[in-house]
Amino acid sequence: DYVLKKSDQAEYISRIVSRVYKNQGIKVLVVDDSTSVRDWISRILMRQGLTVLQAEDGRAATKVFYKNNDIKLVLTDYYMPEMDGLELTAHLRSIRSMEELSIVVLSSDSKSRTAPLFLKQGANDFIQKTASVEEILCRVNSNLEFIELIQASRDRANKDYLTGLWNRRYFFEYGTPIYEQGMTAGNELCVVMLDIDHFKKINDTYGHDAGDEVLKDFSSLLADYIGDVGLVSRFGGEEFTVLLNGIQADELFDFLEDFREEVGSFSVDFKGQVITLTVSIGATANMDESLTVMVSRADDKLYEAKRTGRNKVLC
Ligand code: GH3
Ligand code: MG
Ligand code: MG
Ligand code: MG
Repeated sequence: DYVLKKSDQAEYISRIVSRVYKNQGIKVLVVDDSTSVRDWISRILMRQGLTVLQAEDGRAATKVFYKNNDIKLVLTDYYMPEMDGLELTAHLRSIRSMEELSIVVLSSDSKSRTAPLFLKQGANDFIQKTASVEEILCRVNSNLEFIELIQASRDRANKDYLTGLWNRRYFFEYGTPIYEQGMTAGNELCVVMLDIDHFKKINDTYGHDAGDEVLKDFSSLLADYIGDVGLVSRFGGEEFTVLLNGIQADELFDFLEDFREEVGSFSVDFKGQVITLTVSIGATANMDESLTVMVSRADDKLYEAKRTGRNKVLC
């Protein structure tokens, strides 16, 4: 038998430990009509740090799935009453892409046509029930890693590296359908542009690293303030854009004015130096054209706020 060298063994163990650590809070759903199989698999998955939910067949699984939209992996049996594993796989794949959900089948069916049948329906993996616990765990973990890699590369493409906010490209990519649906549904959507005042002076006075720190802290403040009511992005440099979905036109000014005041009383501590800042804000609630037009209208208001003295909100 092949045995891992001592040095490789140490690396293998540290990989397992870090996997167990990463698994904390990750939800997986175990689907099997046999209570003993379900409990046995659940136990070994829980030992990997995973949060395990259970269902006794496909029908029950879809119910659990609808209540827990953050399930990352489904480990399902093939033959079950009501809805079998194949139907469940097809159904789940039709509502969740491979980027969001991994489907792993664990079956005692060893016919050569069975595994490809599942893979063609969108399963990520097919494991025989005779497989060792070690093999099951390796496959579950590598399928979870697959989703994480996709998520990480998506974040690299859509998020701003410094602040962690969505970038300008994603703002339009994700914001445009929200805007269009909002138009059709008659929701009130607002677009906001924010620009830190005399930011160049902060860089000149305290240095570029301090400027970066201000951008990061300002971004967190803005993201916390907006919360669930909007899509926040770093548009570029020290400029930020928000698509608000949930603030009425008549409350827009007060909502933004409160944030402007919050920024005014906020300070950044950089290596013992206390840096204060102000922000100018332009916004519009007047929706009759595209998101792009709304952004440029908000930008016009921002420009006016800058021209007429800064540290103010104009809608
Ligand atoms: P105004 O009130 O008119 O907006 O003046 P301002 O100084 O804020 O605007 P200006 O456009 O003249 O300068 C923006 C500065 O932001 C210039 C640029 O070097 C700096 N900047 C852009 N991106 C970054 C960044 O990622 N980090 C740091 N530290 N500075 C940045
Ligand atoms: Mg069964
Ligand atoms: Mg500025
Ligand atoms: Mg600017």
